[in-house]
Amino acid sequence: MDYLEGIRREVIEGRAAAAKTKMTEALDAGMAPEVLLNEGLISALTEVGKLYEEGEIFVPEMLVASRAMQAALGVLHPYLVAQGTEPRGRVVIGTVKGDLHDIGKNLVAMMLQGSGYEIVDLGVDVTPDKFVDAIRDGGANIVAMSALLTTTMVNMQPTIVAITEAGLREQVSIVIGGAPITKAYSDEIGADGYAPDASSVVRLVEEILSA
Ligand code: B1M
Repeated sequence: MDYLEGIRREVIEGRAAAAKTKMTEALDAGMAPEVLLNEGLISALTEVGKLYEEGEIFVPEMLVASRAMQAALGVLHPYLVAQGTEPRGRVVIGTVKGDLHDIGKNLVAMMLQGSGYEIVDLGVDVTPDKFVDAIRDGGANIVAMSALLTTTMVNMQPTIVAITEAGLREQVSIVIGGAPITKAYSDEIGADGYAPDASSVVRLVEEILSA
């Protein structure tokens, strides 16, 4: 049985319970969690995005597919996150104002948590003020912002400005990511770094903290 194709199919067709079952079977069969994540779940949502762009499916189908992805990701979570390590830093993370996409942001949070960082997850549609309050209240040293839309990525810069005006810019390193984000954009808006995916964000944060 092709576990990866089975998982991809259930996610693309938005069957959450079946996607969970297939994920459990694949893990029981000894498949590597990273392969199931990248070649199963992420690959399925990439296909969903393509179908949406081609007009084959619409927002409701995209939504049920994302729910199926998140259900299967819940099964994978304990395999991706290490337990009981001493926090290496505190990360405030959120999807920026106006943007409701949270799957990539959740993966980034999971990978950082798995590498020993404490996570303060502000969720989606996070205003600059909420980022500022969370840094102030929680003493974070890293801020991670996610954006999936070309229309919302522009809300990253006002967030950096708000953090600077609150006198907190020296206290935190700011890293950004999401499908439309590039290194050039990160440099342009004065972030400290950009990561193209959830695995490289861990390396990026480690490089920044050790610099
Ligand atoms: Co939306 N959507 N969506 N959507 N959606 C996209 C992003 C889109 C590319 C689809 C398309 O047209 N092909 C398109 C954006 C076009 C653009 O701006 N250029 C789009 C659109 C247009 C919209 C709406 C406007 C549709 C509408 O209503 N007409 C609407 C906007 C709502 C809003 O946010 N205000 C909308 C809504 C939705 C749903 C709610 C239905 C659902 C989201 C559900 C959810 O997140 N809970 C949804 C989905 C599922 C998608 C696609 C299909 C999948 C996104 C995803 O989760 N990918 C997406 C098409 C696509 O990406 N192929 C699409 C999997 C995820 C693991 O990848 O999020 O890229 P990603 O995260 C990666 C990296 O980017 C990186 O690491 C992650 C893991 O490797 N990363 C970071 C992400 N954040 C990071 C932060 C970091 C570092 C790395 O910090 C340091």
